This record gives sequence, C-alpha cells and structure tokens, in this order.
Amino acid sequence: MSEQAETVEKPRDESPMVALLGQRAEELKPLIDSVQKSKGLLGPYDVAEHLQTRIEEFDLADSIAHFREHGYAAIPDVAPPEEMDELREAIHSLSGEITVGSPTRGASYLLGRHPAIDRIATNPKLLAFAEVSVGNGLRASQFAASIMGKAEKPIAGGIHADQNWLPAPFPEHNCVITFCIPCDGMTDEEGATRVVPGSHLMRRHPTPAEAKSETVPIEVEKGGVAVWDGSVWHGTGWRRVDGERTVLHATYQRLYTQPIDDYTYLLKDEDYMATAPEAMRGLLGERLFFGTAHAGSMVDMGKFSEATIRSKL
Ligand SMILES: O=C(O)CCC(=O)C(=O)O
Ligand SMILES: [Fe+2]
Repeated sequence: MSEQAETVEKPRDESPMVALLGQRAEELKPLIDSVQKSKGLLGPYDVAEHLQTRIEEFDLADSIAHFREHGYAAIPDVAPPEEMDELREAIHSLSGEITVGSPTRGASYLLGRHPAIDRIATNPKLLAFAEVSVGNGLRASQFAASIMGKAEKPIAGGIHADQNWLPAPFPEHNCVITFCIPCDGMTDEEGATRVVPGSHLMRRHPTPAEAKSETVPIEVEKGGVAVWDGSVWHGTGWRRVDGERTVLHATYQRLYTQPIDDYTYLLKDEDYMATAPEAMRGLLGERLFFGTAHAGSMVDMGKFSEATIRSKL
C-alpha cells in the first residue's frame, strides 16, 4: 500500500443528524462527544461529560449532591457583594407598582431591563448548576422580584411545587428550576424561603393536607443563592425583623417546555443583542427550531438537529 493511500481520510462516521448541522458541527463537537459518551442516556441529575470541568471549577459538587437528595440547596459565593448591591438597586428601581401581597411588593418580566439583572441571569456558576438540573439548551423562564418587609404574622399562601402547570407524576428529568437570589442573604427570621426536604422524590403536587407539612428554611449568606427543584414543595418565609428581604426569583426551564415569560422579542432587538451577555442568546431560544416552518419551507433542520443533541444532555 502506498504511503499516500494510507493517509487518505476515511469517510467520517457521522449520523444524518450531525450532517445537518453543517458549519455548527465544529462548535457543537464537545456536546456531540458528550452525547456519545453517555450513549444519549444521561440520567436525571447526572453531570454530562462536557459540564464536568465547570462543576469542579465552580466547586458545585456538594451543593448538587444536596440538591439531588433533598430537592434544594444553598449555593455559596455566586456573586461578589457589590454585584448583589447593584441587583438590589435595580430591583428597587423597577419595583413599586405591583403589590404581590402585603407586606410584599415586587416587579415582573425583568429580563432585558437592567444590566445587573441580565448579569446575574447569565452568571456562569448558576447556569452550570441549572444545566445539571434542567439540561443543556435550557430557556430563561420567569424573572420576577419581591421585596418583603416585616410582618405580624406569616404571609398567607400555600406550599407548592413550582412546575404547578405540569400534571403528576412529574417527569424524572426536572423541567423547572428556581434560583432565589436574596441581595442581602436571608436567615430564617429574615424570611428565608421554606422547603419540605425530600418532597421532590414524590414527583407530584402536595395534597391540601401535605400543603401544611413541616418546613425548613433555606438560609443563605450574602453573595449566595437558594435553589430548588421544580418538584420540591416550598413556600415563602415570614420576616419577623425590621428591614427588607429583596429577592430576584430567577426560573429556567428544560428545552422542550414552554417558558412562563416570553422574552423572544429581545432576540429581534438588534441594539439589545449587540451588548447582551453572550449566554442570553441560548436562554432566549435563538437556536431552537420551534416555529421555524412556514408555508413553502420545512422546519429548520439544522436547529432541529441541534435540539436532538442538546436535549440529551
Ligand atoms: O418568596 C419566596 O421565598 C419563595 C417564593 C416562591 O415560591 C418562588 O419563588 O417560587
Ligand atoms: Fe414557588
């Protein structure tokens, strides 16, 4: 055999789906390799290979293990105190009109309206955590804020699972994840969110009797973030001390589910997209195939193929 014949490149063993990716195939190679590694069978809460180094870099293994077992976690050191102060200023500047329930006021539909909110929404440590829970290709869902003052008695409002528009049993692959970002941290007496540990394992909504279950507070130091699974039963806390608890409630959803808030208008805003954090594109669904078919043109098969990869991670 001549030397030349030996170096002839073999035809690449690629699936028709990968061929459809065209120029994107190179960029998506780590994801394609990661799917191959798990044979497309990555289990709930498993960390995909391409994500492993980021989980180590951000020291997230312990909080992910806690989240898996109990359905919630407190993630320390997500953002420096100055960023949390800027987030509080942003929330207060956008809040006012909406009364969430006395003594709480708040603001809604917050993505794309303040750089401090977009910055925490695309925080790489939070996104790595979210990806373990709701998968690659996750979408921005609901971004709302609440400002809670001292109250004489607990705020009415029951314990619930956040994916409360999904029928039970909930899918084993979690669909909704909520990060509760308290700008000044939150202790029990400052009104920390309360959870029923382990309730996510039931994969269903609480019954009326269970909605009165015993709960524990998720206490978080300033710079940290509370997080819970869409299946875990939880409710808001009771602030018994002076001052205010200022929180951003940041929710993300699995690729195939419909996000609560519709932020797709931002993708069409060229000025916004020119300076938006890079991760915003994926969160807004720029690479998703939904709604791409029109009279005379099939669904975008490149985007469809990309979704078949991301949905398995
Ligand atoms: O206000 C809280 O502590 C929690 C509210 C809540 O249920 C949520 O953000 O999903
Ligand atoms: Fe909730």
